[in-house]
Amino acid sequence: MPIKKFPAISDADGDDISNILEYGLGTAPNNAADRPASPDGWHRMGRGPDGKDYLEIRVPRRRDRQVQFSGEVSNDPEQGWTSGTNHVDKVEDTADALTLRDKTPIGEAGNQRFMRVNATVAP
Ligand SMILES: [Ca+2]
Ligand SMILES: [Ca+2]
Repeated sequence: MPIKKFPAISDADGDDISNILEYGLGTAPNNAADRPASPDGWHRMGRGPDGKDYLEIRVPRRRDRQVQFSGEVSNDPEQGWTSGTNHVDKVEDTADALTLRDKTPIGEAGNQRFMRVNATVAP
């Protein structure tokens, strides 16, 4: 059987989850019935050591896959996103989950705060 190659950002099985995400999450990129729980459920509120509330994203990713997940935050996505350790903390890093936390408490940078996760193939 010939091996088909698909770009990382394409969605070979049409389940709305890209090939790179499926690989990093451990679901099958060639089976639409095998997909992760809705990414809408990944966002949550976290309580920092200072007692303040922070946006968090808990990614049910598999650490043994060569996909790196990083967080990005913004007050206004139309004005751009920021990332890196000055803006996002890693608060959980286990074999099957990664939780990233915004470093700006909710309510301290305006009325809205946005967070997203970026997936890249690890070098
Ligand atoms: Ca897919
Ligand atoms: Ca799939």
